[in-house]
Amino acid sequence: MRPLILALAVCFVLKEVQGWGYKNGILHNSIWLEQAAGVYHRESRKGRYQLTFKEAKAVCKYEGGNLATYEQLEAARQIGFHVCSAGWFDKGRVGYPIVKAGANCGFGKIGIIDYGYRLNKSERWDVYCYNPDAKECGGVHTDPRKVLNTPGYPEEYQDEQICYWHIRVQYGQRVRLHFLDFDIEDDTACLSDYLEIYDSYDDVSGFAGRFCGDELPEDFISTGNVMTLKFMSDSSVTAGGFQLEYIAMDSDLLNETII
Ligand SMILES: *[C@@H]1O[C@H](CO)[C@@H](O)[C@H](O)[C@H]1NC(C)=O
Ligand SMILES: *[C@@H]1O[C@H](CO)[C@@H](O)[C@H](O)[C@H]1NC(C)=O
Ligand SMILES: [Ca+2]
Repeated sequence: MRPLILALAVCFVLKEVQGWGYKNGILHNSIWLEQAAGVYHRESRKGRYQLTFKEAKAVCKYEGGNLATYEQLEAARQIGFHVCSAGWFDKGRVGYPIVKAGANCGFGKIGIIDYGYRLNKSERWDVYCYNPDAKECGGVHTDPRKVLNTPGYPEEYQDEQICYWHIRVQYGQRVRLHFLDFDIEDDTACLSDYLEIYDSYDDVSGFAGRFCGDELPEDFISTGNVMTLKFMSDSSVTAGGFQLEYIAMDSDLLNETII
């Protein structure tokens, strides 16, 4: 019993420590959880559902951002941003983005679960912020051909990044990924930092692989006209990052070597 309790206690302390850290030279007073298309979710350092509306606004401002608007939250949701925690967003509204229906989250519904404009701004929730500086990370891409890379490339990526790239080419075409450079913190199960490929419009279904280390992954071709890439880095140790090119391919050209 004792060692288990001790392990749990150590775990808890580590978690607390990770809640604080320097990012872009600023000491963060809340926990960086998830981010998509410039929208990210934060909870108070004290835990879940601890922020009044005023405090929520301050959390976003502190990091150079603002409360997300409903439209920004919905845009992020459409590229796979799924968080099961109600938070303040623009104009004192509260809700959360749900991509995949579940019994324990969102009452089985999909979309922005909207608690409406709160009359009592002293209620305590989490918060959804929008930071235009985070835009370079991920996003929706509909060009037939494009080079994508980790934020800041060719500089090393930073700790605690979460990026979703949603690629959508013309109906009837497929997406071919070709890696040009690849260097992500290495560990055996890619638990620290990783790139995940989903043969799907979101990161809920169609999982096709998780990659880390410095070996170039092989080309990957989608079955349909959409693909989702998710990059995550944890709170320590960075690396060179990756650069890849995607190309929209007509299905009848698939057997040709284009790259
Ligand atoms: C507003 O919400 C806070 C926190 O839940 C509560 O303590 C307070 O009584 C509420 N005020 C009113 C007027 O309902
Ligand atoms: C690609 O080549 C395989 C055999 O090498 C063939 O069975 C398949 O039909 C070809 N696909 C297309 C789209 O031409
Ligand atoms: Ca790392």
